[in-house]
Amino acid sequence: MNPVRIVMLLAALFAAAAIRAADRPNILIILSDDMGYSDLGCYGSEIATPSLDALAAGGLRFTQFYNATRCCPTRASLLTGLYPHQAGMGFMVRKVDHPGYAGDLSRQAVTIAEVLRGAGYRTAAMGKWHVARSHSMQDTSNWPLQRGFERFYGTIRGFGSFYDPDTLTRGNTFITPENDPEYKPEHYYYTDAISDNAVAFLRDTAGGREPFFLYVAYTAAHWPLQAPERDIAKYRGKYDAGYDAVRRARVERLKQLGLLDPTATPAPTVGRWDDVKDQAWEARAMETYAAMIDNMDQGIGRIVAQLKRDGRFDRTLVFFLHDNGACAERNGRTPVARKAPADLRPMRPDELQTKATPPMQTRDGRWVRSGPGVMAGPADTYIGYGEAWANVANTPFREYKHWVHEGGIATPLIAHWPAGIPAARRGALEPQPGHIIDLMATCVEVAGAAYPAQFAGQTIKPLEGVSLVPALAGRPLARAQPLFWEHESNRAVRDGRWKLVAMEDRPWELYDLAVDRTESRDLAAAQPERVQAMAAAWEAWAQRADVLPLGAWKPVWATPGK
Ligand SMILES: [Ca+2]
Repeated sequence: MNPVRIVMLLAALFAAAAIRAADRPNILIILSDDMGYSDLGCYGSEIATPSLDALAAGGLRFTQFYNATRCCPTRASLLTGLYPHQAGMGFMVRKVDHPGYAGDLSRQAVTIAEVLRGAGYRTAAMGKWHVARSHSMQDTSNWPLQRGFERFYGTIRGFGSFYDPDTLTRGNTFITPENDPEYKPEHYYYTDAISDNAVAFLRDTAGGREPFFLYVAYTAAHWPLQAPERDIAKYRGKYDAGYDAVRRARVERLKQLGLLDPTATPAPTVGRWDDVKDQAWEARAMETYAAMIDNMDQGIGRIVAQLKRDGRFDRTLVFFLHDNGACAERNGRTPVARKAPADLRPMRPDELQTKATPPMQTRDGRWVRSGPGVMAGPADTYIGYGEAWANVANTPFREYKHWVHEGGIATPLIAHWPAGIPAARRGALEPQPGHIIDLMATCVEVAGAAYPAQFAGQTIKPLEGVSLVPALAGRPLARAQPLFWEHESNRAVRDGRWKLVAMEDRPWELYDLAVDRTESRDLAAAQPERVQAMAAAWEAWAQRADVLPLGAWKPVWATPGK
């Protein structure tokens, strides 16, 4: 071949590569915290979520998508495409002498950011990290900047005040809301801060040629229930009719939306409103929870608006999902016995908040109150909404965060990508089961990246998930294996329409989710052979995925005598 032809051929190849690079979508994954299946308008809620509803209308809603039932396991699994234990996070960020429960994101796992950064993406994480054991600047080895992200604004710990978060970090440095050199809002509120910092990253990268991967992990709507008064005001009185009235309305909307079979048996209502002694306190908790979600949706609206302003919205693949189901924990619902100390004083602008739960004070020197009668919302309150409202948030499902019945692991997944989802599919419901392990495989495919066998001198565990790209076009996923769960000895396996599930050391239950999504009719006694086969599949997975022995997760400091 003559040299001119070779040059022309090379030029054509470079041009093709450049087009492919330009075609690669931006990727935005938005994760919420401790929210129920029916907490979004487009999934049956009375809470106003117009930004997410618009993404759903212009994209797809997965109806059977799953997380890993708790903050740390879900985040580790989502970021790596592995099951939580394989990423070192079967339990929480506490050291346990077992590889599946090491409490620190494994180095035999790569994050989506590490893979995409290597493929030329700009990367940023905003919000909650919660996959690093170290909450000290002495050891930042597993903080976002050391796990593939170029930019980080958020919290290392999993919860705290929304007005003064503990472990608030920019890059690798702890900051306070008052001494952040880059972000100085008039009124600080963490959810707004996450949204605003995500917008700032988009603005800063708008002119660049590289696509971006942006991970926005809100702490809304995890306790403490705190929100700006103007957002709470929208929901005043909305929950005065109590648990059952809100649940029944959600069931109706779920049926109208096609998200619940008309013949389904919703899980029973927990709690009798007439028995509630302080209905005003209880209603205020749910009003505040709704406001937290509303505020997050407003922030997502600002992120979308920035993408549109930059002309990048159509080329951005957006995913929105929850990290686990609604939370029935009692945090914030019992009085804190300790009285306010006499020497309360305002904190200096650079004085770090070192408390994530009461006893604690606000930045301006007020004592944080907790328990019955304390009206949720402001900075000096620390309230949770308890099991009855969690049951409402999880309508129509059973159980909660921690458990692997549908109320613990079922999440909305909204996928929006005008350049990648056929126009005829927009607004559709996608019924194929999917799992957070699938997000890595999806990102790798759309980015034209390669999932590595080796990374930074370590052998990387093989990817567990499958790409969701076929589902975007309405085609079958290439999944060959069932989906599996384990957390705190709660176990489940889903194989097609069948789900085998057990709570702690109780026997297996079997459900046909094709006709009984709400897990109301246990078929275990009627189908012992299916139970046996699925239980064997679970055992084999548990053996290979660093899950066993059950109970290895118990932190050593909780062992009696130690
Ligand atoms: Ca969570």
